[in-house]
Amino acid sequence: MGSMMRTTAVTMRSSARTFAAALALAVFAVPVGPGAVGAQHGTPAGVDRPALIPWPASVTMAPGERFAVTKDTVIEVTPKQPELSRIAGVVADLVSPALEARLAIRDATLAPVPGTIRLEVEPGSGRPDEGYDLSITTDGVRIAAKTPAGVFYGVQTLRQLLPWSIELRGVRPFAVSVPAARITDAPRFGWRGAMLDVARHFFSPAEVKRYIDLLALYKINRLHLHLTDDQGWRIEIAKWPKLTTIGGGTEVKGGPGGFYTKREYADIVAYARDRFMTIVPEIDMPSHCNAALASYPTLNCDGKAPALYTGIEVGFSNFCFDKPITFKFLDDVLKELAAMTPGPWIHVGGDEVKKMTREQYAAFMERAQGLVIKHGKIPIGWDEIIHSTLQPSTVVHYWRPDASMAPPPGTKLVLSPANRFYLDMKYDASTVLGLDWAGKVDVDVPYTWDPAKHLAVEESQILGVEAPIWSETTASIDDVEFLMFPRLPAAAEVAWTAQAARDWNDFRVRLGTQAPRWSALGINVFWSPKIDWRR
Ligand code: TNX
Repeated sequence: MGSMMRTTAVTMRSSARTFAAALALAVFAVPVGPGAVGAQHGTPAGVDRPALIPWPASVTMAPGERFAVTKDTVIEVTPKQPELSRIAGVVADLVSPALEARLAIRDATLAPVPGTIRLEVEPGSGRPDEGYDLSITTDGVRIAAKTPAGVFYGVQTLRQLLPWSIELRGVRPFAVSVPAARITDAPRFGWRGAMLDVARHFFSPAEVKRYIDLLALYKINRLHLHLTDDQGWRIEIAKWPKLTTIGGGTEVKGGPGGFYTKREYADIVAYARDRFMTIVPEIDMPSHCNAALASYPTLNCDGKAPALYTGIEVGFSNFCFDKPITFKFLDDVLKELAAMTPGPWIHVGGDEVKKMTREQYAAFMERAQGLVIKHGKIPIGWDEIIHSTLQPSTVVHYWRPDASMAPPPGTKLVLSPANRFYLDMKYDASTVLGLDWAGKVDVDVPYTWDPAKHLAVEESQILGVEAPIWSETTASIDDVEFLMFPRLPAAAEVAWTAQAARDWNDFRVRLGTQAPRWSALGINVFWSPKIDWRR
C-alpha cells in the first residue's frame, strides 16, 4: 500500500515544453516484463510493477513520475466522432466520483496540450485492430489506437493504473493519479470469449449487464449466451410465442425462470456493443431442447408435449428429425434470431446427443448450418458438429478436455476445454458451487494452459478461447461472480497475452493485487489459497 499513499504534487507543469515534447523526453528507464517483479510490485499505482491483467505486450515505466488527474483535467477526443466521445464519457464516469467533478470533454483540434487525457483514433497508424498505445507522462495521458475498440482497451488499462479506490463510490482514500508509463499492446487472439448459460437458471437483464461490466474490465470481446436448453427457452420468438410463455416458465430446481423480450434483448446487445463485445447467441439443437418440446406438442414425434424439466441430466431430449415442421420451426427461430444479432455468428449447439443415429445427427447439423448461412450468419457448433459435413465458414467450438476428436484440416476453432476453461467446475473440495465432472479447476488450471498445444493444429486456425459458465448450480449473479473470480481474469490473460509473456508466478502476484479493487466493486470472490491476496 505504501507507494499508493505517495501523494503527488505534479499537476500541470508551467514549463514551456509541449505535451508532445514531454512524451518524447520522458525517461522511460524501466522496461518490465514477466518475472521482473520488484519490491514495490503489486501496488496498482506503484511504478516498479503495475498490477495489470491481462499483461500488455510492452510496458516501460518512468520511476517516480506520475500524472495527477484533477478537476481541471480535460479529456480530448480526436477525431470528433460519437464513439470516441462515448469512451471519453467512460473515463469521465470513472474518475468523477473521486474528484467530485465531471471532467470536461472536448474535441482536440490543436496539438496536444499539457494536462489532458487525449483519446485518439488513427486509422492509418499501422497498429493491430484492437491494439493501442498508452503514454503517461507528468503532463498528460494519451491513448492512441487504430479503432475505437483499441482506445476502449487502453482505457481499461488506464483504469487498472488508477488507484483501486476509484472503484469505490464515495470514499476516496487515495489521490487520483497514475504512474508515468509507455505501454504498447495488442491481443494474441481475436476471440476472447465468455459464456453465460441463462437457460439452466435465468439471469435478468440487469444481471447480464453486471456480467458484461465485469468481463469488459478484462478486455473480453465475445459474449456467448446459451439461450435455450432443456430447462428453459429464454428468447422471445414472435412466431412461436409459447416458447417463452410456456418454455421460459421454469429453471433448475423449479424456480420461476424468465425470458428476454426482443426489446430487453436488443438492450443487452447494445450494452455489450458499447463495451466492444459481440453477442454470440446459441439455440441448442438437436438435443437440449425439452423446453421447446414442452411448449409445442407438434415438435414431438408422437405429438405429445413432455413436462417442463427442472433437473440437470443431459442428452435425453430431441427435436423430431422426421418431421418437416422441425426445420420450419428452426428456420423461423433462426430468422428472427439473426435479425436480433448484429454480430456475424449464431451458435447451433450440437452437443451431447444421445438418442439419434450418427447419420441423423450429421444430416440435422448440416441442415442447421444451412439455415444459419441462409440467414446471413456464420454457424458455430460444439465439437460434435465435426461428425457432420462442415460448411467452409463453420467454426468448431472445442469443449473436449483431450484431443480425441481431430477437426478437419483448416477448420476455424474456438477452444473451451472443460478441464481448463469450464468456469462452472468446482475450484477444490471446499467449494460447494459448481460441478466437477471435468475435474477441479482452481485459478492456476486455466492459466497454465497454452491453447496452441491443445490440438495438433496451426495457431492461425485458433480464433481464440472462451470461458463458459454453465448454470446448473448458480442461481444468482453473486454465484456467477464466485465462479468468475479469480478465474475469469486468468482466462482473459490466456486470451490476450502472448504465451511467451505469461508466467504463473508473475501472474499470481498481479492477481493478488486485484483484491481491493474487486472488493471495492463488490464482487463475490473465491479467495483461492493459491494466491497471496493483498487485502
Ligand atoms: C457440458 S460439453 C455441457 C453442458 C453442461 C455442462 C456442465 C457441453 C457443450 N455441454 O450441457 O451444462 O457440461 O458442466
